[in-house]
Amino acid sequence: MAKTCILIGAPIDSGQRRAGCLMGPAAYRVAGLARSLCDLGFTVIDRGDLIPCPVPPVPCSNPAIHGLSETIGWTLALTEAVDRALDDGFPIVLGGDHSLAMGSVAGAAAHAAAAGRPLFLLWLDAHSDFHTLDTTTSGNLHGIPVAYAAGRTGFDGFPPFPAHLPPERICLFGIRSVDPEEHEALLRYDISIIDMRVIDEFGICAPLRGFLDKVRAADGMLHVSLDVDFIDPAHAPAVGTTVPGGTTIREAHLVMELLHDSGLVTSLDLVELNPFLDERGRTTRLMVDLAASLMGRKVFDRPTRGFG
Ligand code: 6HN
Ligand code: MN
Ligand code: MN
Ligand code: MN
Repeated sequence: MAKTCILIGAPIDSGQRRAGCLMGPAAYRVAGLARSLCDLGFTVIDRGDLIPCPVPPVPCSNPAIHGLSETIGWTLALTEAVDRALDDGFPIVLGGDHSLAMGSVAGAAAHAAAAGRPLFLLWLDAHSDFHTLDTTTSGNLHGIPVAYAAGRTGFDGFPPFPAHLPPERICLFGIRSVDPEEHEALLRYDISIIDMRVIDEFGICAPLRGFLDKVRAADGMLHVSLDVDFIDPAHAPAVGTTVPGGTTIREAHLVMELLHDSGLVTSLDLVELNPFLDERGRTTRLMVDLAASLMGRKVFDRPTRGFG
């Protein structure tokens, strides 16, 4: 893993309607994300908060959509910022709502294409985020980034995605809320779907290792997008889209620990944190701790993998 972490603040809230995600990057800084990473031996460069590119109003035939031109402006700015940050180290994008992933995944895809390597995407979320501008009924653009990366049509006004991810390079992990139009579309794509039913039945390790094996075999880069609602709302209440039945704190840490051990992850999003909904900072601290686990913090540093 790169020894330099690049923090990119993305105070974006145009992808949904509840105020508060704008405070996400500030909350991560207050909770000591940079200090945690320094303690793990990383050089941390905080690039501050990004400013979206100005984009004139974009016409759209779906009247439910809102925040379109602003979200496109963020997509442009983040694509460039993440592509560039990958030249210098390991980018961590501090959200902001999940629409920021249109830019972060596009930036990672552009970088991977230039490096001649395939990009894989691990989506840790209660939701599949597989709508297009035509199918979303909420009109909330945080529900569309996976479809954008997978190359679905229906993204008029957005920059063309640099190099679409074939479905077999995408894994939706932890999902438990899929809208009918998303479900219908997902049936036509061969995306790995590790929903909560699969996790209940097989646990975290086997399904995740299966996906990581594919990344390793292809010498791929791996972008991880962590939505707060991946974790059960009993443990992570600071999110606008709570869905009961999510992962426990330990399951979420185990995902991060396995990801670290794989050595495959090349960039990370922390998204959907709404500090206004938090309880004395506990969701923010959990997200910082999960990021630290992904970057190598261990409960106990065993010299071998044995238990005896
Ligand atoms: N997220 N499918 C719902 C919608 O409004 O399109 C929920 C989207 C949630 C978005 O997880 O970032
Ligand atoms: Mn690059
Ligand atoms: Mn999401
Ligand atoms: Mn979600």
